[in-house]
Amino acid sequence: MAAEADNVRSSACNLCFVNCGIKVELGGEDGRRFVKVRGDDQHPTSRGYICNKAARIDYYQNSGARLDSPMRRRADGSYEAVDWDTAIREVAARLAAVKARHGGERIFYYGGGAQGNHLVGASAMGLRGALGVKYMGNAISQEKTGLAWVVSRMVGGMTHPELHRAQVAVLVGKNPFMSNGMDRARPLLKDIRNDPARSLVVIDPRRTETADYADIHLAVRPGRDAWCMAAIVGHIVQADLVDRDWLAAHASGHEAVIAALADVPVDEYARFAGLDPQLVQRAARLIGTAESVALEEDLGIQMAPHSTLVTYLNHLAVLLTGNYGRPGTMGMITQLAQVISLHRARLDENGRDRLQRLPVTGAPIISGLYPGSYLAEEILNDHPERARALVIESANPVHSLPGAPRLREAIRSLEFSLCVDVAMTETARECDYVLPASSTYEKWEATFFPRNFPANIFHLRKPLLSATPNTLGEPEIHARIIEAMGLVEPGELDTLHAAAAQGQAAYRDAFFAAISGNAKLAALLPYVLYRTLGPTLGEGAEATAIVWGLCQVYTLKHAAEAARAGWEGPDAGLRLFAALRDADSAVVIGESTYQECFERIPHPDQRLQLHIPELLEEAQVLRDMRPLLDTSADYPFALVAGSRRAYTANCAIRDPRWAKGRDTTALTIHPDDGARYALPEGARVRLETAVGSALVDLAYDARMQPGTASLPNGQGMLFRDEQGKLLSTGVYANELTDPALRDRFAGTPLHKFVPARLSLA
Ligand SMILES: Nc1nc2c(c(=O)[nH]1)N[C@H]1C(S)=C(S)[C@@H](COP(=O)(O)OP(=O)(O)OC[C@H]3O[C@@H](n4cnc5c(=O)[nH]c(N)nc54)[C@H](O)[C@@H]3O)O[C@H]1N2
Ligand SMILES: Nc1nc2c(c(=O)[nH]1)N[C@H]1C(S)=C(S)[C@@H](COP(=O)(O)OP(=O)(O)OC[C@H]3O[C@@H](n4cnc5c(=O)[nH]c(N)nc54)[C@H](O)[C@@H]3O)O[C@H]1N2
Ligand code: SF4
Ligand SMILES: [Mo]
Repeated sequence: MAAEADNVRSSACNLCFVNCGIKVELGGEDGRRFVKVRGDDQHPTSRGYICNKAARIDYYQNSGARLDSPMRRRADGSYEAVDWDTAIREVAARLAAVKARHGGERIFYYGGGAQGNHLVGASAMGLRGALGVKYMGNAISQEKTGLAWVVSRMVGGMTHPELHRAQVAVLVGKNPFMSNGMDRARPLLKDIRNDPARSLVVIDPRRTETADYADIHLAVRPGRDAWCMAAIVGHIVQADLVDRDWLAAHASGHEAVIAALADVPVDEYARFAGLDPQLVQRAARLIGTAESVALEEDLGIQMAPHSTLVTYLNHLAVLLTGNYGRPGTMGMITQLAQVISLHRARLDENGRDRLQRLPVTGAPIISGLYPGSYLAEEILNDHPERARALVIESANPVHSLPGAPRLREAIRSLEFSLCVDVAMTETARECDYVLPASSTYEKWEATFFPRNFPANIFHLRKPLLSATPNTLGEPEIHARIIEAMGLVEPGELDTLHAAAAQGQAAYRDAFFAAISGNAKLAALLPYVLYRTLGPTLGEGAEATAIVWGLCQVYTLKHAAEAARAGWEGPDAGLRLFAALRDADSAVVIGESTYQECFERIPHPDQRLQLHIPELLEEAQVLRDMRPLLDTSADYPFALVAGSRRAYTANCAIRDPRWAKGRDTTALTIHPDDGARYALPEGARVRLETAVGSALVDLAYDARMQPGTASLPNGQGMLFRDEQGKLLSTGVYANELTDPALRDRFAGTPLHKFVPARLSLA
């Protein structure tokens, strides 16, 4: 292979959670522009693939919106630049004061990483430990906690659907042709279509670009997936497509499930879901008779009515038919670090989870995360245990959580708020202090997303560029705050400093000895690694010290898996870390077997647990044939408040000029609705929901179901061009969403079904 030119560097794309490997050609006058981005052939899972968005990452890195000074809010709401020493001193003093007055539990944390940077969150464990933070939330707890709750209870480990090997692939509420969200999405769809032995089932109200590849497209009525999935599972049970021998060997609780679903009125449910009963039965038969089935669900049901129930029914469909722990089905993964951590249920005598809850609203805490849809309510009240301060990092909750106006009011009412971001975001504009972070391409970074099976990977990424002047990496920010709080005594870390000077093997022994039995150091763990091991890892690479720690733990906890990837022996953790640090691309960290998918089930009987009493009971409400949310004469449209399009990337890119093509920010409706309501294509329309209204341009989309409307996600961010002109970027969906519309179980918002009306502006 020819050596790369000096100005070509390897990294990963930060525009969605697949994090494809990329090769970036740097150029421009200052050598800092991403002049060309191509796929990295060496990356073990993306293997050279990138989508259209990666070419335009320069709009993230070299955005005119970058912050380059700590900012302090004045009484009149404007901001003044302050130097780092002042900012750190004041932030530390304010946080310490809230802690002293109300206790660290009253300081809430939100965020910890966007789509390309999770070392922020790992390092923040030390800051949270220092502050005594008990409650944290992030983007996961506004989409995937329902899934985490269901999978943790049924399987007891995170799973990966082997879509690339499955005979039947099922996608529920997911449009990977546009959103990717899985490795090599478009080649995968093509492979399935070109292989006569394989099929694809897509469940989505819209005839999506993904549905074009489907053998069966179930164009479900929006918000009625629960009836569709109950009909599928009901037919699987009633047509005896259940794999009874397999269940007898590997599962518990299925008898109760089978009994409860034996008399589901399959055809009636299918019709209620807007579907042809024959087609629903065909899909059920396909799932029930296939050699292997892998299912992936996403926001189309995770942010829609009955979401956690639908997740449960999805998993019943695959598990009742024996699709787990075999090639092409669902496999239990191991990860270097978990972005969606396992939820540890505490079951009562009836098998129901005694969830931990937030003190004021009683919001459920799943996988250690509170749902952001409750955040404003948890703050805006006079309960003595209400949240008093908020630390937000690498997240834009005022933009991304439902009910922006309430959240702004809530943040402004706090005793203290801090935001750490690369830009002056909608959230930063509400906070007392804003600290400017170096971008994800200006520091060592990694994401904890990799969720592959049987082999899993990790990508520790080197900086491509020096830090923008006057910005810092988050681990340094955390360390300075911890030190300014006076939490570490002089000399307290001397033994570890000395051990680090002796090399990593000596350090490892000293480190484990130092933290075991020392609760204070254990609470500050990432900080301790950063300050003691960090300086020996090379200039700028201090932040990788936490990954060093993760490697030691991974190779101990998953020794067999790690050994299969070559990381064995007493120094496996040290060698794995060295490989991650030296490699230009992602590295395989471990390889699992199908047998281990069963051996690792944490339940005492090592069986899958198919009966979740709360959810099986909830399935009974479907018998009433009443949709959870509905349109009305006043609000005749079901608005999808946020769909993935060719040029949306959450809040990663603020400059709207990155988007190519027409109608990138438009609200879309079916042309028949345009005619019916006299709303011409291209018109400026008023979009109203029960809680807000906005003006937006209209476009037609014949793929949509009549009666639905759709807004792209990640719009409406404030951005000024080089001349200081405010550029219009479409509608800020969460000005129009109601945080009270959320899932009963997980508290995740129901953004895919917001009753709305349209009129000419
Ligand atoms: N281009 C782009 N890609 C992205 C992102 C981005 O911002 N832009 N963000 C990334 C992130 S953070 C995520 S979480 C993923 C999300 O990825 P996806 O979940 O695939 O994306 P969405 O477009 O939000 O929703 C998927 C589908 O849900 C369907 N849907 C709407 N209502 C319903 C319903 O009632 N039932 C069913 N079954 N389906 C329904 C929509 O028609 C849509 O096709 O995308 C990732 N990839
Ligand atoms: N109505 C509606 N709301 C939605 C959605 C929807 O479909 N509809 N989608 C939801 C989904 S699935 C998701 S995942 C969330 C995402 O919502 P959030 O978790 O809030 O994440 P992002 O929008 O990606 O914002 C990430 C922030 O990180 C900042 N950032 C980038 N790089 C760095 C860095 O290196 N360091 C620091 N400190 N900051 C950095 C960016 O400037 C940005 O402000 O939005 C959700 N909100
Ligand atoms: S699929 Fe996701 S990670 Fe890959 S290039 Fe596209 S946006 Fe980037
Ligand atoms: Mo997401």
